[in-house]
Amino acid sequence: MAFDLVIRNARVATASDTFDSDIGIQGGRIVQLGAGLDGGAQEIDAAGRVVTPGGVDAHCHLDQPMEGPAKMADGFESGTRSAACGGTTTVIPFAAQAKGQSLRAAVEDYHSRAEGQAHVDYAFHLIVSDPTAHVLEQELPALIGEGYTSFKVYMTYDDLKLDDGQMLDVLDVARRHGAMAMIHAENADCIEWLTKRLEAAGRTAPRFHAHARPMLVEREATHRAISLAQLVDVPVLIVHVSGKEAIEQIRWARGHGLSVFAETCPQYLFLTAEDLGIDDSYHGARCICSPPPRDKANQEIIWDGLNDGLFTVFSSDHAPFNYDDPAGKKPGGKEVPFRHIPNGIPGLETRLPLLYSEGVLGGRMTLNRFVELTATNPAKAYGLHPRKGTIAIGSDADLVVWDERDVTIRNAQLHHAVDYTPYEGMRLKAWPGLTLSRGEVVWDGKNFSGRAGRGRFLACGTPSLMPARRGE
Ligand code: DUC
Ligand code: ZN
Ligand code: ZN
Repeated sequence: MAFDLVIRNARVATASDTFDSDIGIQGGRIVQLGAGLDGGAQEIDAAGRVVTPGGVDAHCHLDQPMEGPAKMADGFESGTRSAACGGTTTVIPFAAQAKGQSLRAAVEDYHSRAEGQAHVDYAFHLIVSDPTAHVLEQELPALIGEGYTSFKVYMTYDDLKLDDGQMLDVLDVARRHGAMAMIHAENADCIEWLTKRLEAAGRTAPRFHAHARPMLVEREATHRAISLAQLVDVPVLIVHVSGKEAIEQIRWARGHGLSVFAETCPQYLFLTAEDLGIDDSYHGARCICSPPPRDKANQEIIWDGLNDGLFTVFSSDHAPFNYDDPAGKKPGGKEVPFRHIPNGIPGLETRLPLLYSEGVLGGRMTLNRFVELTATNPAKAYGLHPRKGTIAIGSDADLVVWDERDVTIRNAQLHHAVDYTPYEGMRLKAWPGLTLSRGEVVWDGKNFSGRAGRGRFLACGTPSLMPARRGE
């Protein structure tokens, strides 16, 4: 067989196996695996190097319309460039419905933002913020049928949050139409009450963001989200879980046989609340995200959950706002009370290197579990598997060849459009040496060689995750 490309002598890792093989690629897909494959028009020798599926980042925000003056620094062009240079070959950002807007209009607008921009493939989750009868009965079922098979709902943020009755209504649509519901679980009223108290006491520096969103508000909302899902009898996925008390709720649900999936993110492994500041300086605004990073003890509990099956997916929650920018962390050019600081940190490009280096090479996680969390499970959870998220015959040739070498994270060397990384100066032991998207090299370890518009929109199928195992 004649191949367009053969990757020779790869140490291939999937979610279940690690084996030595050549990888034969034709028409952007993997067509043969085995030793001593015939020649290809192009050949890459991967001798001694690990090859994993390209990452699937199933939770990132790109060019999401915001209430002014906030504006995301990354759109589809810079966001997917950055993704590719960090080994991620599929991104799933959010087509967000504004209150009063039709869901269909939100999707059309988001397509126009992505059109001609993306370097790697992308799908959309929906954000449902206004579940009118028309949305519930017409728009949402129709969009699910067209390949938008997952949506996020929020229990906090005034412009997005749903009350419990609305949550039940949208979860019921997920159940009837086989969609995956992602839930942002924080108690909005508790946050508002705490924020007002902090403001009355003059405690408005960035670090107080974490005081306004203690673990209790996440724990309560996680339990409530689980109860609502139980009432409707639908699987749900709790996003960006930050620590112990929320995990305890999820373990409780699993122990009761409920299909509750969970996601966590690098900020809950590598940052703590101290990164929001130990004094009243404004620098900590960089690390403001919700839920906030917790403490070292919670980081360990997150590592445990990644290993023991509690977590299903590991995403970046890339939410890109510049620090020194009136459209970013300094609204209108000013240092403002934490309530007004846009939430979110960048992380598309650093997600895989952080987990590969500190998890796999740090001896905290198997290579196969790394693949499962960062590629295979997200592809399954959102209906993209087996086209994405694995190395198998027929799958897209989205691949990462790893370079095990010392790397110091420097924002100047990243490819997003954000003016900082929360991981500046961190020393890692590996970085993607090659990223291939549908058989095309888009990153060679030094140079980016994508092309805006080469990334394709992916309509998603039915989520294909097995129900969570009892007791996990
Ligand atoms: N929290 C979110 O829910 N989304 C974007 C960023 C953040 O911090
Ligand atoms: Zn969220
Ligand atoms: Zn998010």
